[in-house]
Amino acid sequence: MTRRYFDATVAGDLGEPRTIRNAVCMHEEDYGVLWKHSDMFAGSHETRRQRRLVISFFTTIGNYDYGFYWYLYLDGTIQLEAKATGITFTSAYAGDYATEVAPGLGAPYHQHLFSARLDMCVDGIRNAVDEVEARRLPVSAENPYGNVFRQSRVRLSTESGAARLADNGRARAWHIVNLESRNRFGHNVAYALYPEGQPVLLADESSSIHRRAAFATKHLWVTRYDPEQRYPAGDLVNQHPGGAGLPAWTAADRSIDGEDIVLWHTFGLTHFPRPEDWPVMPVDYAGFTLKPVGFFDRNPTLDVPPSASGHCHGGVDGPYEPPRVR
Ligand SMILES: [Cu+2]
Repeated sequence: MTRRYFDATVAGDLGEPRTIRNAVCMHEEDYGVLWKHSDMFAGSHETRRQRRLVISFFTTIGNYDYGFYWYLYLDGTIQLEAKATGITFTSAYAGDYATEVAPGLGAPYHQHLFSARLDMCVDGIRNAVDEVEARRLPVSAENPYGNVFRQSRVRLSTESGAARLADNGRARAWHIVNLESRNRFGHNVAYALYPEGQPVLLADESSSIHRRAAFATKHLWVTRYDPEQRYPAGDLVNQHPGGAGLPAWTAADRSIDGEDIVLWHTFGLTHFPRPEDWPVMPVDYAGFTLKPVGFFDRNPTLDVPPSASGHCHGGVDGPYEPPRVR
């Protein structure tokens, strides 16, 4: 497997540039079946394998180590996976708010909440965001068996109305659409943001962290692009009394309907530590996925060649043979 490494230059403790050698890794890897079909009657069978380009780095923040892995797939899917590992924070064990991970040693319940600043550019600079989700329908003349359901679509047209929570019970997703670009069905081309829908900030609304990390109270924010607006809690997180960043910016309530927009997605882990997380924690995962929805006119991976045989469940030339039990 070929790997490429890239250096990164970051700000040191005194603000001086500090170069980290081989900070970012890029490689390509197999990811199992991309698509397959066996036609028993025609005796044909086709399998193509998925591959993904992986761009990753780890950062150590105090006791924790976080990996950030971008995956770019052959079918246009883009995924971010954050990996949390390292040493859980501990203190003397004190009951209801912590897990005892070693005799007398407690690991407090806590959250790892990330904010991804997604400066979207779906087939062009000017985009809009639709909230799309499942809608149940009552039995009616049109729905005599009660088995149909719809997809509802609501445009998020201004910043103040675009601070939203996920809703996995309705399969809520956010489609980033280009209003000037259409697919062969006449629909706006789109990429969808699929959230994992894990809890947002659980701290009480009157708490200091709630005021200063307001970004973490919603899964989604959308702002008009502004090169000065880079950090969701503002520039001075630790010393700020609260209200900076996304709550301040979205108070302007600018139009985000067919504009140059930025999505801010909150995701992460609500961590009830396990005894197995001690003394070093196996990687836990959080992230999100961006998928094309009508961005292409059909499956964009029809031209992926069959792979050489050798993989299990791979493409094999010749007549159909039923799978053997091993
Ligand atoms: Cu944790």
